[in-house]
Amino acid sequence: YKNPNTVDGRTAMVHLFEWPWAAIANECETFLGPYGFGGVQISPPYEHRVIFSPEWDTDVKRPWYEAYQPISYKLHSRRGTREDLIDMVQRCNNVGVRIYADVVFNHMCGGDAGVNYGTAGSYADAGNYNFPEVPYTRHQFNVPKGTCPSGDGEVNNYQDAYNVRNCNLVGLLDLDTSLESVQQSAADYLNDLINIGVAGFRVDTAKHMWPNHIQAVMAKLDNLNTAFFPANTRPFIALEVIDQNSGEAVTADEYSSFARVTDFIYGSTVSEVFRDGGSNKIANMQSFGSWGVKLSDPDGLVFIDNHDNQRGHGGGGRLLTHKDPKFYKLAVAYMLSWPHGFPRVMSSYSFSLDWEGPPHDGEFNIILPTFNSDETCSGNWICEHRWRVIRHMIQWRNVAGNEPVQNWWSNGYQQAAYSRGNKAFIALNRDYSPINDNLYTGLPDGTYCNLARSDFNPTTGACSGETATVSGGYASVYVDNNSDDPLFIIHVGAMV
Ligand code: AAO
Repeated sequence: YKNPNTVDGRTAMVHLFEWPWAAIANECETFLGPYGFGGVQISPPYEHRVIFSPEWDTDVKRPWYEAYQPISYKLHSRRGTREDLIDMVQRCNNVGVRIYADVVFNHMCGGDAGVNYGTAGSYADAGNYNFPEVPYTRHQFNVPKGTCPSGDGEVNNYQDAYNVRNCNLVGLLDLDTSLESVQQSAADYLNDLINIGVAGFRVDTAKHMWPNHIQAVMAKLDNLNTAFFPANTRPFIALEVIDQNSGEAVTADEYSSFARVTDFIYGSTVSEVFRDGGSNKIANMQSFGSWGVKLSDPDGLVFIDNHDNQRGHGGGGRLLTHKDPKFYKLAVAYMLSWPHGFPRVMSSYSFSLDWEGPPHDGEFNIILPTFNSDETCSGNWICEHRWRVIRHMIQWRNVAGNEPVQNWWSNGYQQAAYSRGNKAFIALNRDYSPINDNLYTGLPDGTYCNLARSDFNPTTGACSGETATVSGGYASVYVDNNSDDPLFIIHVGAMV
């Protein structure tokens, strides 16, 4: 369950937050496949609530978070129909890019939804706990049964595991996942996705479910579809458990023996280092992973920011995001260079209010991303995964493979450089002066394309800009601290 089931040699995924299925299918074929991305976390694919000018805030129109309020398990969301989903999964698998579905089975929609219709047109009566399309009725929910100890039915005490797991998180109707019937409905819906060809799941609100209930659902899951995966392959499972060592009753290590778990300490540590240094200097990052993280290498899903904390949800935090592009590129490049955990690159759209949904037209149809000649996105899609440094670091990580970190160099403060074996070399500068040194790279002699500043054409072998020469293993490395891309990036797959 911890294996992301990527094709050989692919080592990272991207979260294409709120991208429609048709756009992801194209992205797999034209960009993610060629650049060596291992997979995509997609936004929730099931039928969800439609939130439009609710009584409590008439300004809120089609917020992104309506996707986290299931109405049924029909695979028809704001991002596309079942047919669109099937087409995307096939086309991505065909070019070696896996799909991980974001799934919710801790709860259904908020009780405030009342009587309503979801994105596939299914009826639900949240006030009466009635979801006929699944079907779920009142006896399958914790609060009406009295199994939630909180008084008002809400999760309001993170010191009490019963409160966290049996009550309604922000009003979302909490399912009684101890019931076989609920476990079976959840497994049926995940199996539907498995049979379509997904490689695994990001399980929302895993912290709010008992570990043995999640394991019971996992035991009911089919092996992956043999049209795309070897026989007897188990799905990848990444559980969303926010554990920031703050002394709460529920901890990540209750889950990490049986699945990957989201590591929320990793991104804060790396963000702190590249944002403002502080006590954690880049010079100290040589031993990162033995400190500064929540989960060990094979147990963690690692990332800098996610769709919640980049907009202040899920506790927020002082994380680097696309809003600080220079330091963010350093942080993401460091993550992709470092052999710890399975990394997830965030890909965002711009927003000013926390609830704002993806770029849309007057009818609230999502506007598909469009692209500039330098591969970046235009309009309101940020597409961090297409930024030069980030897209090249995906390939760098694939080339580095299982090679260890070697040839570590640092100025003792906010500059460092290192190789992964004799395959790839990087230098990062978050300091107030340039790196201007003759450094031992460990790489074979030759001329390399500096991918921090240039593009490499694998067909012609041409480098669009700056090159670097390795001679006797040494390279003269110059990294301007005033550059927007204060890095030096070379690997054996991009030699001129
Ligand atoms: C929306 C409206 C609500 C409305 C509701 C029902 O905003 O006003 O009542 O609909 O109509 C997303 C949005 C929600 C949205 C929901 C449903 O974020 O705003 O509600 O969709 O549409 C907790 C959970 C974690 C969760 C996170 C947001 O543990 O699972 O809250 N993340 C997932 C998704 C997220 C989604 C849901 C779950 C729901 O990724 O997008 O919600 O499906 C502490 C705890 C954390 C807790 C945070 C926030 O964090 O540890 O477990 O996360 O608090 O409550 C320090 C600590 C840190 C602490 C933090 C804050 O940083 O170190 O541990 O302080 O105290």
